[in-house]
Amino acid sequence: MADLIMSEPLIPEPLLQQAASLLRSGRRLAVLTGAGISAESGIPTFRGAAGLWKSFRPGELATPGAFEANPGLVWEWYDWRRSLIKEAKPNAGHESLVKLEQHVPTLTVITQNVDGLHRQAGSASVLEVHGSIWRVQCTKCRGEWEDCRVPIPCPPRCECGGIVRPGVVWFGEALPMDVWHSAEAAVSSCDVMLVVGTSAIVYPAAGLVPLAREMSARVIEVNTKQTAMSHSVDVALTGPAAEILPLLVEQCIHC
Ligand code: BJW
Ligand code: ZN
Repeated sequence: MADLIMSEPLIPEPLLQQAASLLRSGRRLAVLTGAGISAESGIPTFRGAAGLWKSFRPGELATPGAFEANPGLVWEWYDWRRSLIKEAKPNAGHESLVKLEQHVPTLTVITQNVDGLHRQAGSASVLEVHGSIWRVQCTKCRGEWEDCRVPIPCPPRCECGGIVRPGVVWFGEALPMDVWHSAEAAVSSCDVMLVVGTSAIVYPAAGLVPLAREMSARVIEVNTKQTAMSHSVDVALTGPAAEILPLLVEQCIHC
């Protein structure tokens, strides 16, 4: 008889059970996501060995001062990222959150990502706290609109004559106030928080994790690595989000 080859499960069964039972106990879920959830859709993360910040300096690309100094360079970088994101599709991680939402009374996705993949996957309640790469803003009249054209090789001009910038939040800029207040409200009232694919070092978004703890919510983290928040969560599941989230959600729904 052929030998039966038993492969190691991605997550030890008791740990997966523990996380699934926490998730099942939740009535109000808040999910904080970062670049890691889109990694398996082919979108690079910021930090880490293959992250964007290995090849590009944040100070030269992701600050208002950088855009003022060299709008062409900054726009070119965003145009390149828009072209990558345009080709990307939501993965099984994004899709699992859509499935989960159908089995819990309230689920709010709070994402630091600007790629729009949660909405594309079909999540009903998405708060984009760092804006969207598909929105643009005039630096003169402050008008904002959607522009999904790719490529746009040079920074476009608004009809007022102002130079147009990406509608994302750069270092040193305030987050969109209404979106941020909704994120804080969702976290303050949640009983379970899922933190997926974020290094949790960029504030104020990272502060949502301690806020959830202060409000006595249980926290589950999904990440390929240990993070700044791993020590303070109830369960840390280590592995790719596109593999772990489907397992976790199936276990939560069917047990
Ligand atoms: C996987 C995986 C897989 C990989 N599966 N997991 C000290 C204390 C507090 C704050 C500050 C401070 N010093 C400076 C600040 C302020 C600053 C900040 O936090 N800096 C820190 C770096 C220290 N914050 C700001 O400036 C913010 N604004 C602000 O504070 O305003 C104050 C103000 C108030 C009133 C008026 C005016 C001002 C704004 C922050 C904006 C961040 N912007 C960016 C760019 C957005 C646009 C764009 O996309 O280009 O947002 S930076 C970048 O980092 C991007 C991300 O959203 C953000 C977070 O990154 P994320 O998502 O966590 O990605 P990574 O790459 O860091 O991590 C990926 C993770 O996934 C890793 O853990 C991997 O292991 C994991 N992973 N594959 C699961 N398959
Ligand atoms: Zn304008």
